[in-house]
Amino acid sequence: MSEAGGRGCGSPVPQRARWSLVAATAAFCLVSATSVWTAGAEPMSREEKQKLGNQVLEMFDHAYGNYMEHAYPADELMPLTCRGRVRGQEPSRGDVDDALGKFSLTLIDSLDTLVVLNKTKEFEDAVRKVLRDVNLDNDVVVSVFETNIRVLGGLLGGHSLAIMLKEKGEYMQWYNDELLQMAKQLGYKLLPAFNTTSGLPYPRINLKFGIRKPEARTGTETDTCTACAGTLILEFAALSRFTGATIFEEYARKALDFLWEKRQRSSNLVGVTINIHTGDWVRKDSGVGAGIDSYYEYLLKAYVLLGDDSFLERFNTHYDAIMRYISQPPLLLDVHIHKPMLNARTWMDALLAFFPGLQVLKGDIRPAIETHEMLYQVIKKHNFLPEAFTTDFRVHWAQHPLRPEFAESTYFLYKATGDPYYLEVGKTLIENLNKYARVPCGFAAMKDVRTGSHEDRMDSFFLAEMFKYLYLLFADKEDIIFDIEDYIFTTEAHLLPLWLSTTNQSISKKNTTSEYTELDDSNFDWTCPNTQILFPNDPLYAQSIREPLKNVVDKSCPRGIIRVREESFRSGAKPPLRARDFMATNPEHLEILKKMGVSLIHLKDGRVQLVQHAIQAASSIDAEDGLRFMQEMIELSSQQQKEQQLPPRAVQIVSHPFFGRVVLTAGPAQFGLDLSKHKETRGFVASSKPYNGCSELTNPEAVMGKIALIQRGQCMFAEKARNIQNAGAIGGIVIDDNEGSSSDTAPLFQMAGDGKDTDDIKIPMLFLFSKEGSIILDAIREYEEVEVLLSDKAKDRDPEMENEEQPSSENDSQNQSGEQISSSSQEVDLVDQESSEENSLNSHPELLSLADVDNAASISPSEQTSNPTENHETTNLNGECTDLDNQLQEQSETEEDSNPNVSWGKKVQPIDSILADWNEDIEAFEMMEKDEL
Ligand code: DMJ
Repeated sequence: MSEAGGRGCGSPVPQRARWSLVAATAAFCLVSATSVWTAGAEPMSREEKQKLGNQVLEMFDHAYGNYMEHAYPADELMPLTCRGRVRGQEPSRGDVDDALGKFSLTLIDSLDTLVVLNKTKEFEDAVRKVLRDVNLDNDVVVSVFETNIRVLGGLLGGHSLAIMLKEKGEYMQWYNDELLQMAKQLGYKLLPAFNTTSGLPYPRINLKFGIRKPEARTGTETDTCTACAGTLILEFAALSRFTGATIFEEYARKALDFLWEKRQRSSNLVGVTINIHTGDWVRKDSGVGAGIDSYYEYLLKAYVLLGDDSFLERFNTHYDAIMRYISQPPLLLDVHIHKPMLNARTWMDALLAFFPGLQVLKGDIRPAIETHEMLYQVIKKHNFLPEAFTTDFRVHWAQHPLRPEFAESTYFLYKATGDPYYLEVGKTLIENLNKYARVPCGFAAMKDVRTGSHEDRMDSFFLAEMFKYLYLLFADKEDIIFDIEDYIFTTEAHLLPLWLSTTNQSISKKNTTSEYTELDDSNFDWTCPNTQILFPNDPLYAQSIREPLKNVVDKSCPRGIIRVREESFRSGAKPPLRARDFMATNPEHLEILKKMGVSLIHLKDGRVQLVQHAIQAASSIDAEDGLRFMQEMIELSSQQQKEQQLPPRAVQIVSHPFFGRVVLTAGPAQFGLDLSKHKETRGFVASSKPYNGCSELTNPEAVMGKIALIQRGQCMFAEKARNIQNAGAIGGIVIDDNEGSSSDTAPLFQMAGDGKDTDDIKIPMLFLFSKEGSIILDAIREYEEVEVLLSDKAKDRDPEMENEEQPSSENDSQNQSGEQISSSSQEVDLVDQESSEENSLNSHPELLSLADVDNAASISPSEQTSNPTENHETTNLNGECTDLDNQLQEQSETEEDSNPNVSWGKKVQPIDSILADWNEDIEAFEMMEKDEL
C-alpha cells in the first residue's frame, strides 16, 4: 500500500494518515487474506491468472484498436457499423449524447488504462494524439458531470501517470504538463456552470459559449441529479492541487456543502434530483444507484484523497441511513426520503453494482459480499446485469451498455478477501463479454440481454473502467509498472495520486462538525485496520456469507424476496395483502382492501379505478399497508404492460466472418411462425424482386429455400410474406425504407396482419430498421453468401454454430406505408403518485392514490403468480426468469380462454383490468438514465 498505509495505524490517527483508515484497510486484507487462505474456492494458479490477464489485454486491443482504426478522432466507436459516432451526424439518442463533445472522448478516457495495462508505448502515442488533435472549444452542449468524470478525469489520470513515468526516467521524457494544461483549460470552461445561487452546477454547458450567451443553447435547466452535482470534488480538487488554482476545489466543495445542507434531516437521505436554484428536492426517492451513486462515493473518496474529516463524517451519516433504510440484504431498494420505511419501487438498477466496492473501501464487508453475490446470480441468469431488474430478479429494463460497476466491485472484494471465488467471477465476466458482446469491430452493448441483440454503441467507460478492473483483478504486483496503491480511483476509474492530500492544501475547510447528527458509531472501529468488520480471521468467511444466497435468484424466480418491513415489527400479525396476491374474486381480499381504505370505482367507460383514502383506513398501519398496496399495484401494472408486448427478436449473422457475433434487434410479426415457440430458422439471405415484395416475385429461384429480404412499404406486411412464401422462401426480413432509422433510436414495433386470416402464412417474418438492415446488405455486397439465424434469442457464438432449423413469428397498427403496426405504446392512465409521495400519512388527512384501469377481461396476475412453485416450474431449460414473462403471458392467454372468471368483467372487474397503465417509474428510470449514464 501507499506510504501512509505502510505506517502502523493507531488511534488517534494523525491527519496525514487519517485517510489510510479507509484506504489502507483493503490492502491490508489482501495481504492477510492471501497469506492465510486455506480452504473454500480452489486457488487459481499463477499461470491461469496470467492467461486471463493476457485475455483481457487481447480484448482491450480489440476494443481500442478498432476505435483507433475506425472511429478516432470521433468520440466513440459504433461497433456494428464500424465507424465513429459523431454527434449531429447520427440520429440523436437524447441526453446520452451529452457525453459527446467532439473531443475524442474514448481516447481521453482510455489514457490511464493504457498504463495500467502496461502499454506504455501506446500511452505515449495516445498522449501525443490528444495534444495534437483534441479541441476543447467546440460549439457543443455537453453534460458537466460526464465531461468532468470522463474528460477532466481522463486528462488528470493521464497526467498523473505521465509524470510518474517521466520520473522513472524511460518514457514520457518530453512531457511538460501539457495534459494538465488541457485539464485546466477544461476546468475553466466548466466553471460558468456553477453560476447559480445554490452553487450547484447546471447540468449542461456549451464548451465554447458557456451558459448564458444566447449561442450557448443551454442554461435554462432548473434541475440536476444529486450525483451530477456531487461528483466533482476528486477531479476539481486534484486540478486545484496540481495547479495551485484553488477555485476548482472551492466550487466543488460548495456544491457538496449545499447538498449536505439539503439532506432530509430526519432520514439523512438525499433525493435523486434537486432544483439548482431553490435547492428543493424534485425527486424524493433515494437509493444508491442511478442519480445518486457517486455522490456517496465521492464523499468517502474525498476523505481518502483530501484527509478532510467532514467528508468522512458526512459519508458515515449517510451510510448509516443507507444501511438502515435502503439496504435490505442482499437487496438495495429505493425509498422515499421523507418516509424511508416505504419502498419507492420494487426494482433495482445496474449502477448500484458499484456499491459493494464502496462498502469494501468503507470496511463493511458482509453486506458487500451479500449484494455482490445477489448481483452475480442475476448475471448468471442473463449473462449480463440488465439495466434494471425486479426484486424477484426478472428483467425490468433489458439493456446492458457494458457497464463496469460489477467488475469494479468484484476487484475490490477480491482485494479485501483474497478469495479465489472472485477470480472465477471475473473469468465468467470475460467469457460472457467474448461470447455475447464481442463483434468483429469491437464490443457492442447489449440491446436486450434476453435476446442477446446488440446496440451500435461502445461507451468510453468500457475502456476506462472495465479493462482496468478486469486486468487488475488477475494481475500480481509485478505485472503493473507502478504501485497502484498509491492512487485512488475516481468514479470513472481514473487514477489520482494520494500524495495530492498534502499538496497545495490552502483551501479552507469549514468546520461543520457541530452540524452532524449523533451517530451510533459502535459499528465503526476508528482504528486501522478494522479487523472487526472488514475481515474476520476466517478464510471461509466470505464463502459462509455467500452460501445462503447461492440460489436466491432461482428460488425467487418468478416470485420475489421483497422484505415485508412490517413483518419485522409486527411479528405474529398476518402479513399485509400484497398486490401480486390479490384476487378480486376473493371476498376476504375485498374486505382487506376496505380495511386499508382502498375502494373500487367503476368509471362510465367501463374502466375501474382503485382509490385509497388513508382517512378511511381502519388504522394508520392499515393506511400504510394500503399505500404500499397501491404502489405495488402500480409496479405490477407497469411490469405487466411490458409483458404484454411481444419481446424483440434477433437476427444473427452466422456466416463467415461474423460467426454469430453480430446480433441485430428485430421486430416480430403477429403472423407466421412464432420463433419463441419454434426455435429458430436459419438460411442464406436473398433480395426479392421486386424489392418491396408487393407482387409475385420475379426471382423465385433466387429466394427458394432462403430468407428473403424485402423492403418496407407499398403494401401490407402480410402481403409481402405471402409473396415470398409462394416463391419458396423459408423466412423473410422486412427492411425499413426510412433511411437512417435504427432500433437504437426508434421504438420497435410488431408487424400486424392485414385484418384477414393470416393462418396461411407459415414462415417467420422479422422487421429490421434501416441501419440494422444495411448491415446485412453491406455483408452481402462484401461476402455474397450471408447466412442468418432468425430466433427469439441469439444462440452460441461459436464458429461451429449448431445447425438447427425451424420456423417463427408474432404481432400490429397503421403506418404511412399502409401497413398495420402494433404499437407498443399504450394509454397512460392517471396515477396520483405525487400526492402519495408529497404527503405523509400522518400529516395529510386524505392521502389519495389513484390507479386507472383498462377494462380488458384477462386473467388476473394474482392468479398467474399466486403459486410460486408452479411458476417456478415454468422456467425454461436455460432457467431464465425473463422467459417466464412470455410463458406467463401465454399462460395468461390460455387461462383467459378457459377460465370462467374472465366473464365477471362487468360486475367484479378482474384484477388484470384493474391494473393501471402506469408509466411513471419507467419514465423516472429513463430520466435517471439520462441524468447519469
Ligand atoms: C461511468 O461513467 C461511471 O462509473 C459513472 O459514475 C457511472 N456510470 C458509468 C458506467 O456505468
